Amino acid sequence: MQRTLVLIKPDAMKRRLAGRILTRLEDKGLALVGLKIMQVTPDLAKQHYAEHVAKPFYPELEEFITSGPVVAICLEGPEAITVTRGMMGKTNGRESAPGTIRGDFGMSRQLNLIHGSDSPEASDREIPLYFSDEELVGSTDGMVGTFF
Ligand code: RTP
Ligand code: MG
Repeated sequence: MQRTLVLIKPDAMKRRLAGRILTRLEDKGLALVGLKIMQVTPDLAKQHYAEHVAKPFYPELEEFITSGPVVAICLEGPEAITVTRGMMGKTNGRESAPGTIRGDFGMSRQLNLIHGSDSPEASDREIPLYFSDEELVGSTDGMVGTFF
């Protein structure tokens, strides 16, 4: 069983797509173990996107991710990281396959609706940036087992 950190990004919030995106992830069989709406601060953005802070596009990325509220989600399921990344599609919506979230809802590399951890190391690092232990429910093993 694996956990992943998902953000529904400010563009999706402005477009009122949070519910539809969450529904797709739940329909797939991923279980919600943490959920909140929040504002990403510049400090949190720098921690979250630590690997990109020194890159030329970082200032725009920070401006975007702090431009409005996000929904932070911790999902659990078998291979939750890879499954979620597959459902997201490629970074650029124009290159994302139809059927993926980015492929179905966007045309932009920046306004790409959703973040998902890209590795177990990343989810181990990212989940505690958004959730304290008390904000996450215990394992949903039984629940997911029943579903599948
Ligand atoms: P994310 O981290 O947001 O889930 O997106 P990702 O894994 O698909 O893409 P990543 O390579 O981690 O890049 C993070 C965000 O930075 C913006 N970006 N801009 N101008 C550029 O070359 C460039 N490259 C990446 C994108 O908005 C991407 O979501
Ligand atoms: Mg990334």
